Amino acid sequence: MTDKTAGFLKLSDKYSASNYHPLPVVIERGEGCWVYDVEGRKYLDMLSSYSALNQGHCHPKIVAALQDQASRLTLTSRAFHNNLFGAFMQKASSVTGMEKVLPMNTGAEAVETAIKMARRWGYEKKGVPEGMAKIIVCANNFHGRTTTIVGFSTEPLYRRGFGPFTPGFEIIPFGDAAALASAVDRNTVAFLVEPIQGEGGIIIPPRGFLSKAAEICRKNNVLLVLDEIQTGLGRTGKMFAYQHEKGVKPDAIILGKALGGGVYPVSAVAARAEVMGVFDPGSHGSTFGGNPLACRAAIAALEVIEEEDLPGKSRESGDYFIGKLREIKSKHVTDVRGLGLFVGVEVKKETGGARPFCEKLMAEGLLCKETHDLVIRFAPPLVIKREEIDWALERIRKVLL
Ligand code: IF1
Repeated sequence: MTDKTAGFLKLSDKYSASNYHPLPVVIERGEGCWVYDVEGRKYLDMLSSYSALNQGHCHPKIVAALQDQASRLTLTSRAFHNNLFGAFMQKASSVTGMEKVLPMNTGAEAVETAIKMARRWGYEKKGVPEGMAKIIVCANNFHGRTTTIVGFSTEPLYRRGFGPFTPGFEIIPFGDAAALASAVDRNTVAFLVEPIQGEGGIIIPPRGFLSKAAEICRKNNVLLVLDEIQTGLGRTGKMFAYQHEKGVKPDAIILGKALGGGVYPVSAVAARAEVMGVFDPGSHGSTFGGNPLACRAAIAALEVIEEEDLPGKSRESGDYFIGKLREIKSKHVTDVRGLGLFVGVEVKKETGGARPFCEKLMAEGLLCKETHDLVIRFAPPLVIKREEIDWALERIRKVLL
């Protein structure tokens, strides 16, 4: 590490909370799949900010929308209307196939919004007795960092010292439809689930799990609420990951990350009108949610996903990338899995875990991030080109062999 990079790290270390353990690279510029550090070194970004950059860094159309809007109008609060709000709601509705949309800023806020919506729906529409609403979630989940959300996490790292937690959640094993069926009772209002667990280690549930879950929910008048914050908007080779399975009709979809095109935090819950209908004036809100800058960025972000067929690109590039990764016969690797450009490579414990591989890849000019101890996560911007994937594969081969 040079003195220059060390200087930036020292400054952060001295003044910031220590809630992260980043790789020692200081990035100052990004374009497409590439980022440049303060030393002028170039890296292929194969994390894309945990899928918030599906459209690539500084996508010209999204940046132009943001810049133009920044000089016109940035914030009105929801006390007044703004001229872009309706257009964003309409666009998000058409992309999700849901009748109603509620915009927020971060993923965790959107998850909180969905929880409130499901609970109130339970009391007002399903007839659950006051204070008894139950939401079923999965072990190994990741839905954000608020006290309520970490309260139903099974990861001690996320929970320790943050209680007391919000009651009303029951945890079942991920991918276990039978467990869902037995956990559902008269007071169950929702099943909240990631179609593929991201932070959990790119865990793809058994085929048919989501279809069965959808059926169980439908039969028991339980809302199926999908957290597509990380898996949505093209990441897995379809617009939404649930579309890989037949007959799944969610009652609500939670979006975030790439919804803001990587330039602005934008999240949302999209839901059936009957479900979203439980919110009345005063019941929920956000100062910045649905602000004009967010609306402009999100409309552009969604247009780019459609115009550039990013779901199709993800499917094609992902098939190629996963196929080539499987051809690398490394004694360190126990599994290569993924869907579209949402890929995990699991390594043996004896290797010292995924982190050292990520550090070596960084030295080779490729940025990625371990998840849990043993999984190297690859999730590049969906605009990545074949030559760039080949460039990455060369480095990955070198580091894994
Ligand atoms: C961090 C992880 C990924 C998410 C799903 C909700 C949220 C997330 C499925 C909350 C956020 C982020 C959080 C970010 C890193 C990243 C992450 F490693 F922490 F778990 F992607 F895998 N639902 N995931 O993945 O969204 O409030 O952050 O906007 O550093 O905590 P948020």
